[in-house]
Amino acid sequence: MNVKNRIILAMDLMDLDQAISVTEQVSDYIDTIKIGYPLALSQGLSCFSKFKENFSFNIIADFKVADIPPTNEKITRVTLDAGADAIIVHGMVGDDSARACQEVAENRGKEIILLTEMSHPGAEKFIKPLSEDIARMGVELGITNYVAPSTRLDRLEKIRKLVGDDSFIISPGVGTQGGDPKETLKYADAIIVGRSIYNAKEPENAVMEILDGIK
Ligand code: O7M
Repeated sequence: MNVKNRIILAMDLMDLDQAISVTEQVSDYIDTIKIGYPLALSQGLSCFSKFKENFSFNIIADFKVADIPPTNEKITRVTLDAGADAIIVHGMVGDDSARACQEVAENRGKEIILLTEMSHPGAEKFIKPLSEDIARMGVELGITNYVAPSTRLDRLEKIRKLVGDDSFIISPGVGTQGGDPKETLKYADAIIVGRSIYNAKEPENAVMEILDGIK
C-alpha cells in the first residue's frame, strides 16, 4: 500500500459531515484514511462509498476482526464489498481465522493488515506476550501488512525484525497516546494519527506540524 506522506488519518469522528469536512481540510497531504467502529457503526458501511465519492483515498476498515473463520469470512466480505481497500484483522485468534480473511481479500485483489500488539497500557497484560508469535504466524501465512504500536518502540522494532524489511507496518499511538512520529517512522512505514489531527482547531496545520517533525 502506498501512503502519501506516511500518515494515515484515523477518522474516529462519528458525524459523517464533520468527518468529511475534516478530511477535506487535510486532503492535500493525506490519501489514506482508517475508518473504524465509531464512524461505521454511527453511519453504516455506506460511509465507505461516501468517502470514495468525495476523495480518491485508500480506505482501511479497522474492524479488528477476531472471530471464528466462517464469521471472519462474512465480516471481511461485507466490509470489502462495501468499498474498503483493506481490513484490519486480529492475529490473536489464530491462523485459521486470519486465513479466512486473507482468502476473501486475495480473491478481490484487496489486502488484510494483521494486528500484532496494541498501543494502550492494558495491552501489556495479554497481547504483548503473544505479539511476537502473532508476527511469526503472519509471516508463515505470507501476510505482508502489520499493525504494531508506536507507544513501545522496542516492541515495534522487534516486530519489524520479525516481519522483515519488505513488510509494511502501520503504527498507531502517535500524538495523543504519546508516540513520537519521527521515532516511530524509524521502524514503521506509516503512522496512524487520529485525535491530534481531527480534534485540532486547524487540522491542516496539525498535519503540517507532523510533516515538519518527520522531515
Ligand atoms: O491518534 P489516536 O490515539 O486518536 O487514534 C489512534 C487510532 O488507532 C484509533 O483509531 C485507535 O482505535 C487505533 N489503534 C490504536 O490506537 N492502538 C492500537 O493498538 C491499534 C489501533 C488500530 O488502528 O488498530 C488497527
